[in-house]
Amino acid sequence: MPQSRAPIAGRFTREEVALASRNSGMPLEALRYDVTPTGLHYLLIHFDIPEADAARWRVEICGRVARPVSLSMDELKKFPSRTERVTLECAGNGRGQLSPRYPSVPWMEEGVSTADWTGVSLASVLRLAQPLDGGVEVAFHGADRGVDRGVEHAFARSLPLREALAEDVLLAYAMNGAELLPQHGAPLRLVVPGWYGMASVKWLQRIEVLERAFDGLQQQSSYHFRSSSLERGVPCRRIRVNSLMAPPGIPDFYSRARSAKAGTLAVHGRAWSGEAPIARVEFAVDGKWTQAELKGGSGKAWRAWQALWHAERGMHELACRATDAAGNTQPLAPVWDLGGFGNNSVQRVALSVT
Ligand SMILES: Nc1nc2c(c(=O)[nH]1)N[C@H]1C(S)=C(S)[C@@H](COP(=O)(O)O)O[C@H]1N2
Ligand SMILES: [Mo]
Repeated sequence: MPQSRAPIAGRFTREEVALASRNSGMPLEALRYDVTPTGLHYLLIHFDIPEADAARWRVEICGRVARPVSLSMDELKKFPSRTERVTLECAGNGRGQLSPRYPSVPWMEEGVSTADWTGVSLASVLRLAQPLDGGVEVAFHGADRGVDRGVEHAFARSLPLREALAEDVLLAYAMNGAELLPQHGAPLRLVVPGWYGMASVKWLQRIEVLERAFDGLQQQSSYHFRSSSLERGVPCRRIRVNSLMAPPGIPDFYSRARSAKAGTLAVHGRAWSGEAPIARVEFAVDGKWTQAELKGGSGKAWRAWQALWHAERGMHELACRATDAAGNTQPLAPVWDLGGFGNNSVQRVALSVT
């Protein structure tokens, strides 16, 4: 006879449920794929997916440039194409582990994925417009509008001009060999390798070279590491070193508590960092750390790792921790942040071995 689950008092907040169901995460079993199948790629959409007709779409390059340009999708596709395999992670990934929690998307660990993005190098399009002396930042404006903390705006972010000129920053029109889907920014989005996801502006309409720091809300107020609301904070930029394992065994439907049979288990996962290549991954059973085996090359995407474990009967806690070539490593416990940003603490998975 199956056991029944007791009802839980109180309601979910309507806002939290709506945010979680609009913004799907990558199921951790999808860590098995080098490239996340498109339908399993996580999503983060602040407002509504805007109506966008590729046939009439234009992207404008304006501001401190000698030659303002406006390009149709057909014109953009005449530039040499370039494909980059990029791991995107939401800056708020891991927010759901923090207490007190910030009212935003309640990611636990699943706000990360990898895709092959195809488009044109932003640098080649910027060079066509010829940024003038005095240009310091480039702002990227999306077509999606909404209200956040009382301020109406279109989602927009900026990059320092020198970062925007890196050859691997893409104006992408395809994902995993197919046209971009509406939820991923069709017909055109920015992809900034190594940066937290908010930099990769979707539904990109306007690229503006600025002679001062961009003052949009998503740039100046959101996406800062802060320990109190009185602080100006430190902007979220490059992805902190992080790793995940695909939880071994099988899950309980409701609690997702996991169990596996005794014997040799191959535990596998992925590690990534926007700061430097992954240098090392360690795997722990009940707090005893051992070296995991790194697989594949190290590019701008996550790197596969594997650890073999002879699982003996009992309750165990599995954990993984990555270190990058710059010496950054994951903290053992979450570091609280006001907005719930940048939680790259080690993942812990409880496993019952029978
Ligand atoms: N225009 C626009 N671009 C956006 C967003 C958005 O809401 N609007 N969300 C950003 C955030 S916070 C993330 S994490 C990534 C998510 O990209 P994905 O949904 O394709 O995975 O898109 C970024 N680009
Ligand atoms: Mo995000």
